Amino acid sequence: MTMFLNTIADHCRNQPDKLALQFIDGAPITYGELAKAVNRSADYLLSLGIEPGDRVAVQLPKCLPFIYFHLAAMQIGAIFLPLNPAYPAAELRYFLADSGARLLIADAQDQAKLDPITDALPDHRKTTYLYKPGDSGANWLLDYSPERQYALPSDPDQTAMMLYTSGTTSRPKGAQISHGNLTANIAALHEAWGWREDDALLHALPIFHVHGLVVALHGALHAGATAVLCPAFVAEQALELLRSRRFTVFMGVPTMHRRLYQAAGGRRIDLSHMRLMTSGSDRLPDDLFFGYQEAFNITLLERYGMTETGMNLSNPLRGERRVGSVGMPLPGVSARIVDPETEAPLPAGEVGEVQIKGPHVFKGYWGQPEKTAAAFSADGWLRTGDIGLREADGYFTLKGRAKDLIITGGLNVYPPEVELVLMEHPGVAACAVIGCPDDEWGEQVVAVIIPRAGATVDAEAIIAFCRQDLAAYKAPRRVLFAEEFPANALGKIQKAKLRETCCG
Ligand code: MLC
Repeated sequence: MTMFLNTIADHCRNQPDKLALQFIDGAPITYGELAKAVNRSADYLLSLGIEPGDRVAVQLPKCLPFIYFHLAAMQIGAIFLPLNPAYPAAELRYFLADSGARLLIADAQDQAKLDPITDALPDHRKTTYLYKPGDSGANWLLDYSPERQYALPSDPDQTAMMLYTSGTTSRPKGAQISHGNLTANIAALHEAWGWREDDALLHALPIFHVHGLVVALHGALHAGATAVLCPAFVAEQALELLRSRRFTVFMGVPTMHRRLYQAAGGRRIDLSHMRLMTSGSDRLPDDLFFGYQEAFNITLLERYGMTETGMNLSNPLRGERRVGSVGMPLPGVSARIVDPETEAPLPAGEVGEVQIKGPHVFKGYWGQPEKTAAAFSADGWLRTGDIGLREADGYFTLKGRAKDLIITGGLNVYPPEVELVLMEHPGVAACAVIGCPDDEWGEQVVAVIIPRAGATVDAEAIIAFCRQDLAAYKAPRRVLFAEEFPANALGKIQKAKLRETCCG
Protein backbone atom coordinates (compact mmCIF):
# COMPACT_ATOMS: atom_id res chain seq x y z
CA MET A 1 0.00 0.00 0.00
CA THR A 2 1.41 3.41 -0.94
CA MET A 3 0.54 5.62 1.99
CA PHE A 4 -1.20 8.87 1.14
CA LEU A 5 1.64 11.00 2.54
CA ASN A 6 4.00 9.24 0.11
CA THR A 7 1.63 9.99 -2.74
CA ILE A 8 1.68 13.68 -1.83
CA ALA A 9 5.48 13.56 -1.49
CA ASP A 10 5.69 12.04 -4.99
CA HIS A 11 3.73 14.99 -6.40
CA CYS A 12 6.08 17.38 -4.63
CA ARG A 13 9.04 15.67 -6.27
CA ASN A 14 7.53 15.11 -9.70
CA GLN A 15 5.71 18.38 -10.23
CA PRO A 16 7.45 20.93 -7.99
CA ASP A 17 6.25 23.91 -10.03
CA LYS A 18 2.59 22.95 -10.05
CA LEU A 19 0.23 25.09 -7.98
CA ALA A 20 -0.76 23.15 -4.85
CA LEU A 21 -2.46 25.69 -2.61
CA GLN A 22 -3.57 29.27 -2.75
CA PHE A 23 -5.79 31.38 -0.56
CA ILE A 24 -8.14 33.45 -2.69
CA ASP A 25 -6.29 36.63 -1.83
CA GLY A 26 -2.91 35.08 -1.08
CA ALA A 27 0.29 34.00 -2.77
CA PRO A 28 0.47 30.77 -4.77
CA ILE A 29 2.22 27.81 -3.14
CA THR A 30 3.64 25.20 -5.47
CA TYR A 31 4.09 21.55 -4.58
CA GLY A 32 7.84 22.19 -4.29
CA GLU A 33 7.23 25.04 -1.85
CA LEU A 34 4.71 22.96 0.05
CA ALA A 35 7.29 20.22 0.58
CA LYS A 36 9.81 22.74 1.90
CA ALA A 37 7.35 24.42 4.24
CA VAL A 38 6.19 21.07 5.58
CA ASN A 39 9.75 19.79 6.06
CA ARG A 40 10.72 22.93 7.85
CA SER A 41 7.67 22.72 10.07
CA ALA A 42 8.63 19.12 10.80
CA ASP A 43 12.14 20.25 11.76
CA TYR A 44 10.59 22.75 14.11
CA LEU A 45 8.42 20.11 15.77
CA LEU A 46 11.46 17.86 16.20
CA SER A 47 13.48 20.74 17.64
CA LEU A 48 10.84 20.99 20.38
CA GLY A 49 11.32 17.32 21.18
CA ILE A 50 8.06 16.14 19.63
CA GLU A 51 8.22 12.38 19.20
CA PRO A 52 6.17 9.82 17.31
CA GLY A 53 2.83 9.35 19.06
CA ASP A 54 2.89 12.80 20.71
CA ARG A 55 -0.28 14.82 20.24
CA VAL A 56 0.24 18.10 18.42
CA ALA A 57 -2.80 20.36 18.80
CA VAL A 58 -3.40 23.22 16.40
CA GLN A 59 -6.01 25.89 17.01
CA LEU A 60 -5.65 28.39 14.19
CA PRO A 61 -7.96 30.03 11.73
CA LYS A 62 -7.96 28.53 8.25
CA CYS A 63 -4.44 29.41 7.03
CA LEU A 64 -1.37 27.89 5.40
CA PRO A 65 0.57 27.22 8.63
CA PHE A 66 -2.36 25.08 9.79
CA ILE A 67 -1.90 22.91 6.71
CA TYR A 68 1.89 22.83 6.99
CA PHE A 69 1.79 21.73 10.63
CA HIS A 70 -0.94 19.24 9.87
CA LEU A 71 1.18 17.49 7.26
CA ALA A 72 4.40 17.96 9.26
CA ALA A 73 3.00 16.41 12.43
CA MET A 74 1.77 13.35 10.56
CA GLN A 75 5.06 13.15 8.65
CA ILE A 76 7.12 12.74 11.82
CA GLY A 77 4.68 10.21 13.23
CA ALA A 78 3.05 12.57 15.71
CA ILE A 79 -0.72 12.72 16.11
CA PHE A 80 -2.34 15.82 14.70
CA LEU A 81 -5.23 17.27 16.70
CA PRO A 82 -7.17 20.08 15.01
CA LEU A 83 -9.25 22.32 17.24
CA ASN A 84 -12.10 24.60 16.24
CA PRO A 85 -11.04 28.22 16.90
CA ALA A 86 -14.58 28.81 18.19
CA TYR A 87 -14.08 26.59 21.25
CA PRO A 88 -14.32 28.57 24.47
CA ALA A 89 -11.83 27.99 27.28
CA ALA A 90 -13.83 25.25 29.01
CA GLU A 91 -14.04 23.05 25.91
CA LEU A 92 -10.45 23.69 24.96
CA ARG A 93 -9.19 22.75 28.42
CA TYR A 94 -10.97 19.44 28.13
CA PHE A 95 -9.57 18.59 24.68
CA LEU A 96 -6.02 19.46 25.64
CA ALA A 97 -6.19 17.60 28.95
CA ASP A 98 -7.93 14.52 27.57
CA SER A 99 -5.53 14.18 24.65
CA GLY A 100 -2.47 15.01 26.75
CA ALA A 101 -1.31 17.33 23.99
CA ARG A 102 2.42 18.09 24.18
CA LEU A 103 2.27 21.13 21.99
CA LEU A 104 -0.37 23.66 21.07
CA ILE A 105 0.08 25.90 18.07
CA ALA A 106 -2.29 28.83 18.35
CA ASP A 107 -3.07 32.35 17.27
CA ALA A 108 -1.21 34.98 19.33
CA GLN A 109 -4.50 36.80 19.57
CA ASP A 110 -5.72 34.06 21.95
CA GLN A 111 -2.68 34.08 24.23
CA ALA A 112 -4.45 35.64 27.22
CA LYS A 113 -7.15 32.98 27.03
CA LEU A 114 -4.80 30.06 26.41
CA ASP A 115 -1.84 30.60 28.75
CA PRO A 116 -3.81 29.98 31.97
CA ILE A 117 -5.22 26.79 30.47
CA THR A 118 -2.02 25.28 29.17
CA ASP A 119 0.02 26.32 32.24
CA ALA A 120 -2.16 23.98 34.31
CA LEU A 121 -1.74 20.93 32.07
CA PRO A 122 0.77 18.31 33.27
CA ASP A 123 1.67 16.88 29.84
CA HIS A 124 1.86 20.17 28.04
CA ARG A 125 5.33 21.25 26.99
CA LYS A 126 4.88 24.35 24.92
CA THR A 127 2.46 26.68 23.21
CA THR A 128 3.73 28.27 20.01
CA TYR A 129 1.91 31.45 19.15
CA LEU A 130 1.79 32.62 15.58
CA TYR A 131 1.27 36.28 14.87
CA LYS A 132 -1.21 36.98 12.11
CA PRO A 133 -1.18 33.39 10.89
CA GLY A 134 -3.37 34.32 7.94
CA ASP A 135 -1.04 37.03 6.66
CA SER A 136 2.23 35.30 7.29
CA GLY A 137 1.10 32.03 5.79
CA ALA A 138 2.58 32.45 2.35
CA ASN A 139 6.08 33.17 3.55
CA TRP A 140 6.02 30.81 6.43
CA LEU A 141 9.40 29.12 6.53
CA LEU A 142 9.86 29.29 2.79
CA ASP A 143 13.49 30.43 2.91
CA TYR A 144 14.35 26.99 4.18
CA SER A 145 17.30 25.01 2.96
CA PRO A 146 18.94 22.56 2.86
CA GLU A 147 16.23 20.05 2.26
CA ARG A 148 16.03 17.27 4.71
CA GLN A 149 14.63 13.93 3.66
CA TYR A 150 12.04 12.44 5.95
CA ALA A 151 11.22 8.78 6.17
CA LEU A 152 7.44 8.88 6.19
CA PRO A 153 5.46 6.66 8.53
CA SER A 154 5.13 3.22 7.01
CA ASP A 155 2.97 1.43 9.59
CA PRO A 156 -0.66 1.71 8.45
CA ASP A 157 -1.84 1.25 12.05
CA GLN A 158 0.01 4.27 13.31
CA THR A 159 -2.37 7.05 14.39
CA ALA A 160 -2.14 10.05 12.07
CA MET A 161 -4.71 12.28 13.65
CA MET A 162 -7.31 12.53 16.30
CA LEU A 163 -10.65 14.25 15.86
CA TYR A 164 -12.98 14.83 18.79
CA THR A 165 -16.57 13.75 18.41
CA SER A 166 -19.20 14.33 21.03
CA GLY A 167 -20.94 11.45 22.70
CA THR A 168 -24.53 10.69 23.54
CA THR A 169 -23.69 9.80 27.11
CA SER A 170 -20.28 11.24 27.76
CA ARG A 171 -17.82 14.04 27.11
CA PRO A 172 -16.35 14.19 23.58
CA LYS A 173 -14.10 11.32 22.57
CA GLY A 174 -10.94 11.49 20.46
CA ALA A 175 -11.40 9.31 17.38
CA GLN A 176 -7.98 7.97 16.39
CA ILE A 177 -7.55 7.81 12.65
CA SER A 178 -4.59 5.89 11.31
CA HIS A 179 -2.42 6.47 8.26
CA GLY A 180 -3.94 3.29 6.82
CA ASN A 181 -7.49 4.61 7.42
CA LEU A 182 -6.72 7.86 5.61
CA THR A 183 -4.92 6.10 2.78
CA ALA A 184 -7.72 3.60 2.19
CA ASN A 185 -10.44 6.25 2.23
CA ILE A 186 -8.67 8.73 0.00
CA ALA A 187 -7.85 6.00 -2.52
CA ALA A 188 -11.51 4.94 -2.57
CA LEU A 189 -12.67 8.53 -3.09
CA HIS A 190 -10.03 9.13 -5.74
CA GLU A 191 -11.43 6.25 -7.72
CA ALA A 192 -15.12 6.90 -7.09
CA TRP A 193 -15.01 10.62 -7.81
CA GLY A 194 -12.47 10.43 -10.61
CA TRP A 195 -10.02 12.92 -9.05
CA ARG A 196 -7.59 14.26 -11.67
CA GLU A 197 -4.30 16.09 -11.59
CA ASP A 198 -5.86 18.98 -13.51
CA ASP A 199 -8.71 19.38 -11.02
CA ALA A 200 -9.06 22.71 -9.24
CA LEU A 201 -10.96 22.55 -5.96
CA LEU A 202 -12.69 25.62 -4.58
CA HIS A 203 -12.28 24.91 -0.86
CA ALA A 204 -14.73 26.80 1.35
CA LEU A 205 -15.15 24.39 4.28
CA PRO A 206 -13.53 24.65 7.69
CA ILE A 207 -10.36 22.54 7.93
CA PHE A 208 -10.74 21.18 11.45
CA HIS A 209 -13.27 18.49 10.44
CA VAL A 210 -13.06 15.38 8.38
CA HIS A 211 -15.06 16.97 5.54
CA GLY A 212 -12.84 19.98 4.87
CA LEU A 213 -9.54 18.46 5.97
CA VAL A 214 -9.64 14.93 4.68
CA VAL A 215 -12.29 14.61 2.00
CA ALA A 216 -11.59 17.97 0.38
CA LEU A 217 -8.00 18.97 1.14
CA HIS A 218 -6.37 15.54 1.20
CA GLY A 219 -8.45 14.65 -1.85
CA ALA A 220 -6.92 17.48 -3.87
CA LEU A 221 -3.33 17.05 -2.65
CA HIS A 222 -3.43 13.28 -3.06
CA ALA A 223 -4.54 13.82 -6.67
CA GLY A 224 -1.72 16.30 -7.32
CA ALA A 225 -4.44 18.86 -8.06
CA THR A 226 -4.85 22.47 -6.92
CA ALA A 227 -6.86 23.67 -3.92
CA VAL A 228 -7.89 27.33 -3.78
CA LEU A 229 -9.01 28.18 -0.26
CA CYS A 230 -11.53 30.69 1.06
CA PRO A 231 -10.76 31.71 4.66
CA ALA A 232 -14.52 31.61 5.30
CA PHE A 233 -17.60 30.72 3.32
CA VAL A 234 -19.30 33.79 1.84
CA ALA A 235 -22.01 32.65 -0.55
CA GLU A 236 -21.95 35.56 -3.01
CA GLN A 237 -18.17 35.39 -3.29
CA ALA A 238 -18.18 31.62 -3.68
CA LEU A 239 -20.83 31.83 -6.38
CA GLU A 240 -18.77 34.36 -8.36
CA LEU A 241 -15.72 32.12 -8.09
CA LEU A 242 -17.71 29.07 -9.17
CA ARG A 243 -18.95 31.01 -12.21
CA SER A 244 -15.41 32.00 -13.17
CA ARG A 245 -14.76 28.62 -14.79
CA ARG A 246 -11.47 28.33 -12.88
CA PHE A 247 -12.73 25.40 -10.81
CA THR A 248 -13.82 21.84 -11.38
CA VAL A 249 -14.66 20.58 -7.86
CA PHE A 250 -16.63 22.03 -4.93
CA MET A 251 -17.76 20.40 -1.69
CA GLY A 252 -20.25 21.77 0.81
CA VAL A 253 -22.77 21.06 3.51
CA PRO A 254 -26.49 21.65 2.77
CA THR A 255 -26.50 25.03 4.56
CA MET A 256 -23.77 26.23 2.18
CA HIS A 257 -25.63 24.92 -0.85
CA ARG A 258 -28.81 26.59 0.41
CA ARG A 259 -26.97 29.91 0.67
CA LEU A 260 -25.45 29.51 -2.82
CA TYR A 261 -28.90 28.78 -4.19
CA GLN A 262 -30.31 31.85 -2.48
CA ALA A 263 -27.39 33.96 -3.73
CA ALA A 264 -28.50 33.10 -7.26
CA GLY A 265 -31.71 34.92 -6.37
CA GLY A 266 -33.84 33.15 -8.97
CA ARG A 267 -31.29 33.65 -11.78
CA ARG A 268 -30.16 30.71 -13.86
CA ILE A 269 -26.40 30.49 -13.62
CA ASP A 270 -24.84 27.69 -15.58
CA LEU A 271 -22.23 25.86 -13.51
CA SER A 272 -22.14 22.76 -15.67
CA HIS A 273 -18.40 23.26 -16.24
CA MET A 274 -18.01 22.01 -12.65
CA ARG A 275 -16.98 18.38 -12.86
CA LEU A 276 -18.14 17.56 -9.35
CA MET A 277 -20.18 19.31 -6.69
CA THR A 278 -20.82 17.24 -3.58
CA SER A 279 -23.02 17.61 -0.54
CA GLY A 280 -22.57 15.93 2.82
CA SER A 281 -22.39 16.08 6.62
CA ASP A 282 -26.21 16.29 6.73
CA ARG A 283 -29.21 15.21 4.67
CA LEU A 284 -29.60 17.16 1.45
CA PRO A 285 -33.23 18.37 1.29
CA ASP A 286 -35.04 17.30 -1.89
CA ASP A 287 -36.05 20.85 -2.81
CA LEU A 288 -32.39 21.89 -2.80
CA PHE A 289 -31.40 18.94 -5.00
CA PHE A 290 -33.99 20.01 -7.59
CA GLY A 291 -33.38 23.74 -7.05
CA TYR A 292 -29.72 23.20 -7.92
CA GLN A 293 -30.62 21.43 -11.14
CA GLU A 294 -32.91 24.29 -12.07
CA ALA A 295 -30.68 27.20 -11.06
CA PHE A 296 -27.21 25.84 -11.77
CA ASN A 297 -27.67 22.96 -14.19
CA ILE A 298 -25.89 20.80 -11.62
CA THR A 299 -26.92 17.53 -10.03
CA LEU A 300 -25.38 17.55 -6.58
CA LEU A 301 -23.65 14.34 -5.60
CA GLU A 302 -24.71 13.37 -2.08
CA ARG A 303 -22.48 11.14 0.01
CA TYR A 304 -22.44 9.85 3.57
CA GLY A 305 -19.62 9.79 6.06
CA MET A 306 -18.67 10.36 9.66
CA THR A 307 -15.63 11.35 11.68
CA GLU A 308 -14.88 7.76 12.70
CA THR A 309 -14.70 6.53 9.12
CA GLY A 310 -14.30 9.28 6.61
CA MET A 311 -16.58 8.55 3.68
CA ASN A 312 -18.72 5.41 3.48
CA LEU A 313 -21.31 5.76 0.77
CA SER A 314 -21.62 7.93 -2.30
CA ASN A 315 -23.87 8.49 -5.24
CA PRO A 316 -22.04 7.62 -8.45
CA LEU A 317 -19.97 10.06 -10.48
CA ARG A 318 -21.47 8.51 -13.59
CA GLY A 319 -24.91 6.99 -13.36
CA GLU A 320 -27.95 8.01 -11.41
CA ARG A 321 -27.50 10.46 -8.53
CA ARG A 322 -30.69 9.63 -6.70
CA VAL A 323 -32.54 12.34 -4.84
CA GLY A 324 -32.82 11.59 -1.13
CA SER A 325 -30.27 8.77 -1.33
CA VAL A 326 -26.68 8.71 -0.11
CA GLY A 327 -25.72 6.19 -2.78
CA MET A 328 -23.73 2.99 -2.56
CA PRO A 329 -20.66 1.78 -0.62
CA LEU A 330 -17.36 3.20 -1.83
CA PRO A 331 -14.77 0.75 -3.17
CA GLY A 332 -13.53 -1.44 -0.30
CA VAL A 333 -16.35 -0.38 2.03
CA SER A 334 -19.05 -2.76 3.26
CA ALA A 335 -22.38 -1.47 4.52
CA ARG A 336 -25.33 -3.37 5.97
CA ILE A 337 -28.68 -2.63 7.58
CA VAL A 338 -29.40 -4.50 10.79
CA ASP A 339 -32.23 -4.89 13.24
CA PRO A 340 -31.37 -2.33 15.95
CA GLU A 341 -32.21 -4.80 18.73
CA THR A 342 -30.76 -8.10 17.53
CA GLU A 343 -28.21 -6.75 15.01
CA ALA A 344 -29.37 -9.39 12.53
CA PRO A 345 -28.87 -8.21 8.93
CA LEU A 346 -32.10 -7.08 7.28
CA PRO A 347 -33.14 -7.61 3.67
CA ALA A 348 -33.45 -4.78 1.14
CA GLY A 349 -36.26 -2.35 1.82
CA GLU A 350 -36.36 -2.83 5.59
CA VAL A 351 -35.40 -0.01 7.92
CA GLY A 352 -32.68 -0.57 10.52
CA GLU A 353 -29.30 0.67 11.76
CA VAL A 354 -26.56 1.34 9.20
CA GLN A 355 -23.36 -0.54 10.03
CA ILE A 356 -20.02 -0.14 8.29
CA LYS A 357 -16.87 -2.22 7.85
CA GLY A 358 -13.67 -1.55 5.95
CA PRO A 359 -10.01 -0.48 6.12
CA HIS A 360 -11.11 3.15 6.59
CA VAL A 361 -12.86 2.51 9.93
CA PHE A 362 -11.06 4.22 12.81
CA LYS A 363 -8.83 2.53 15.40
CA GLY A 364 -10.79 3.52 18.46
CA TYR A 365 -11.37 6.32 20.94
CA TRP A 366 -8.36 7.74 22.71
CA GLY A 367 -8.02 6.16 26.16
CA GLN A 368 -11.57 4.74 26.06
CA PRO A 369 -11.47 0.99 25.41
CA GLU A 370 -15.03 0.42 26.68
CA LYS A 371 -16.47 3.14 24.47
CA THR A 372 -14.49 1.75 21.54
CA ALA A 373 -15.82 -1.76 22.18
CA ALA A 374 -19.37 -0.39 22.46
CA ALA A 375 -19.03 1.26 19.06
CA PHE A 376 -18.69 -2.13 17.32
CA SER A 377 -20.97 -5.15 16.94
CA ALA A 378 -19.77 -8.56 18.11
CA ASP A 379 -18.68 -9.34 14.55
CA GLY A 380 -16.73 -6.13 14.10
CA TRP A 381 -19.12 -3.76 12.30
CA LEU A 382 -19.16 -0.09 13.28
CA ARG A 383 -22.50 0.95 14.72
CA THR A 384 -23.16 4.30 13.08
CA GLY A 385 -26.32 5.15 15.05
CA ASP A 386 -27.91 6.19 11.76
CA ILE A 387 -31.15 4.59 10.62
CA GLY A 388 -31.74 3.75 6.99
CA LEU A 389 -32.54 1.19 4.35
CA ARG A 390 -30.92 -0.38 1.32
CA GLU A 391 -32.97 -0.48 -1.82
CA ALA A 392 -33.04 -3.59 -3.98
CA ASP A 393 -30.61 -2.01 -6.47
CA GLY A 394 -28.06 -1.20 -3.76
CA TYR A 395 -28.73 2.50 -3.07
CA PHE A 396 -28.92 3.45 0.61
CA THR A 397 -31.33 6.00 2.05
CA LEU A 398 -31.07 7.46 5.54
CA LYS A 399 -34.25 7.71 7.56
CA GLY A 400 -33.19 9.14 10.89
CA ARG A 401 -30.93 8.59 13.86
CA ALA A 402 -30.97 6.06 16.64
CA LYS A 403 -28.85 8.35 18.76
CA ASP A 404 -29.91 11.61 20.30
CA LEU A 405 -28.07 13.92 17.92
CA ILE A 406 -28.77 17.29 16.33
CA ILE A 407 -27.09 18.34 13.06
CA THR A 408 -26.99 22.10 12.52
CA GLY A 409 -25.24 23.58 9.51
CA GLY A 410 -23.38 20.28 9.06
CA LEU A 411 -22.10 20.25 12.64
CA ASN A 412 -23.05 17.60 15.18
CA VAL A 413 -24.43 18.70 18.52
CA TYR A 414 -25.15 16.12 21.22
CA PRO A 415 -28.01 17.29 23.45
CA PRO A 416 -26.51 15.80 26.67
CA GLU A 417 -23.50 18.06 26.29
CA VAL A 418 -25.74 21.13 26.18
CA GLU A 419 -28.02 19.78 28.92
CA LEU A 420 -25.03 19.37 31.26
CA VAL A 421 -24.21 23.05 30.86
CA LEU A 422 -27.84 24.12 31.29
CA MET A 423 -28.10 22.18 34.54
CA GLU A 424 -25.30 24.33 35.95
CA HIS A 425 -27.56 27.37 35.69
CA PRO A 426 -29.07 28.15 39.10
CA GLY A 427 -32.50 28.89 37.60
CA VAL A 428 -32.86 25.55 35.81
CA ALA A 429 -34.64 22.67 37.56
CA ALA A 430 -34.79 20.38 34.55
CA CYS A 431 -34.09 20.67 30.86
CA ALA A 432 -34.23 18.89 27.54
CA VAL A 433 -32.41 19.89 24.38
CA ILE A 434 -33.96 19.01 21.05
CA GLY A 435 -33.40 19.74 17.36
CA CYS A 436 -36.20 21.54 15.53
CA PRO A 437 -36.36 21.55 11.73
CA ASP A 438 -34.95 24.71 10.18
CA ASP A 439 -34.81 25.71 6.52
CA GLU A 440 -31.35 27.22 6.67
CA TRP A 441 -29.54 25.10 9.22
CA GLY A 442 -31.30 21.75 8.78
CA GLU A 443 -31.98 21.72 12.49
CA GLN A 444 -31.84 24.35 15.18
CA VAL A 445 -30.77 23.70 18.78
CA VAL A 446 -33.73 24.37 21.08
CA ALA A 447 -33.66 24.14 24.89
CA VAL A 448 -36.83 23.39 26.82
CA ILE A 449 -36.51 24.34 30.46
CA ILE A 450 -38.44 23.80 33.66
CA PRO A 451 -37.42 26.73 35.86
CA ARG A 452 -36.56 26.25 39.50
CA ALA A 453 -39.42 27.33 41.79
CA GLY A 454 -39.17 31.01 42.57
CA ALA A 455 -36.37 31.66 40.04
CA THR A 456 -36.77 34.17 37.27
CA VAL A 457 -34.93 33.08 34.17
CA ASP A 458 -35.12 34.56 30.73
CA ALA A 459 -34.18 33.06 27.41
CA GLU A 460 -31.45 35.56 26.54
CA ALA A 461 -29.64 34.96 29.80
CA ILE A 462 -29.81 31.19 29.30
CA ILE A 463 -28.33 31.46 25.81
CA ALA A 464 -25.57 33.78 27.02
CA PHE A 465 -24.83 31.36 29.87
CA CYS A 466 -24.43 28.46 27.45
CA ARG A 467 -22.17 30.46 25.16
CA GLN A 468 -19.68 30.92 27.99
CA ASP A 469 -18.91 27.22 28.03
CA LEU A 470 -19.95 25.98 24.60
CA ALA A 471 -19.03 26.91 21.04
CA ALA A 472 -21.73 29.21 19.62
CA TYR A 473 -23.15 26.59 17.26
CA LYS A 474 -23.91 24.26 20.21
CA ALA A 475 -25.70 26.93 22.24
CA PRO A 476 -29.51 26.97 21.98
CA ARG A 477 -30.96 29.34 19.41
CA ARG A 478 -34.29 29.28 21.17
CA VAL A 479 -35.31 28.65 24.77
CA LEU A 480 -38.81 27.53 25.68
CA PHE A 481 -40.24 27.11 29.15
CA ALA A 482 -42.37 24.21 30.34
CA GLU A 483 -43.97 22.98 33.54
CA GLU A 484 -43.36 19.30 32.89
CA PHE A 485 -41.93 16.98 30.26
CA PRO A 486 -43.66 14.10 28.48
CA ALA A 487 -42.06 11.02 30.04
CA ASN A 488 -42.29 7.27 29.52
CA ALA A 489 -43.02 4.72 32.27
CA LEU A 490 -39.37 4.80 33.37
CA GLY A 491 -39.45 8.55 33.71
CA LYS A 492 -37.28 9.13 30.62
CA ILE A 493 -38.13 12.30 28.70
CA GLN A 494 -39.80 11.48 25.39
CA LYS A 495 -38.00 13.80 23.07
CA ALA A 496 -40.03 12.83 20.03
CA LYS A 497 -43.17 14.05 21.81
CA LEU A 498 -41.40 17.17 22.97
CA ARG A 499 -40.35 17.92 19.39
CA GLU A 500 -43.98 17.55 18.28
CA THR A 501 -45.22 20.08 20.78
CA CYS A 502 -42.29 22.49 20.82
CA CYS A 503 -41.00 22.70 17.25
CA GLY A 504 -44.29 23.87 15.81
C1 MLC B 1 -22.11 29.13 12.57
N1 MLC B 1 -23.08 29.33 13.47
C2 MLC B 1 -23.81 28.22 13.56
C3 MLC B 1 -23.22 27.31 12.69
N2 MLC B 1 -22.17 27.90 12.08
N3 MLC B 1 -24.90 27.90 14.29
C4 MLC B 1 -25.41 26.70 14.16
N4 MLC B 1 -24.88 25.76 13.35
C5 MLC B 1 -23.78 26.03 12.60
N5 MLC B 1 -23.24 25.11 11.81
C6 MLC B 1 -23.38 30.50 14.26
C7 MLC B 1 -22.28 31.50 14.31
O1 MLC B 1 -21.48 31.23 15.44
C8 MLC B 1 -23.02 32.80 14.41
O2 MLC B 1 -23.36 32.99 15.73
C9 MLC B 1 -24.29 32.56 13.66
O3 MLC B 1 -24.44 31.15 13.61
C10 MLC B 1 -24.35 33.06 12.25
O4 MLC B 1 -23.13 32.84 11.65
P1 MLC B 1 -22.91 32.90 10.11
O5 MLC B 1 -21.86 33.91 9.81
O6 MLC B 1 -24.18 32.98 9.38
O7 MLC B 1 -22.35 31.46 9.88
P2 MLC B 1 -21.11 31.08 9.06
O8 MLC B 1 -19.89 31.47 9.77
O9 MLC B 1 -21.35 31.61 7.67
O10 MLC B 1 -21.18 29.51 9.09
C11 MLC B 1 -22.14 28.78 8.45
C12 MLC B 1 -21.46 27.59 7.76
C13 MLC B 1 -20.64 26.87 8.82
C14 MLC B 1 -22.56 26.73 7.19
C15 MLC B 1 -20.56 28.10 6.63
O11 MLC B 1 -21.47 26.45 9.87
C16 MLC B 1 -19.88 25.73 8.24
O12 MLC B 1 -18.81 25.92 7.68
N6 MLC B 1 -20.41 24.50 8.37
C17 MLC B 1 -19.73 23.33 7.87
C18 MLC B 1 -19.42 22.45 9.00
C19 MLC B 1 -18.59 21.24 8.56
O13 MLC B 1 -17.55 21.36 7.96
N7 MLC B 1 -19.07 20.03 8.89
C20 MLC B 1 -18.40 18.84 8.55
C21 MLC B 1 -18.24 17.96 9.78
S1 MLC B 1 -17.50 16.42 9.31
P3 MLC B 1 -23.41 34.42 16.40
O14 MLC B 1 -24.82 34.48 16.89
O15 MLC B 1 -22.40 34.33 17.48
O16 MLC B 1 -23.11 35.45 15.38
C22 MLC B 1 -18.81 15.37 9.10
C23 MLC B 1 -18.57 14.09 8.41
C24 MLC B 1 -19.08 14.18 7.03
O17 MLC B 1 -19.91 15.72 9.41
O18 MLC B 1 -19.74 13.25 6.56
O19 MLC B 1 -18.81 15.18 6.38
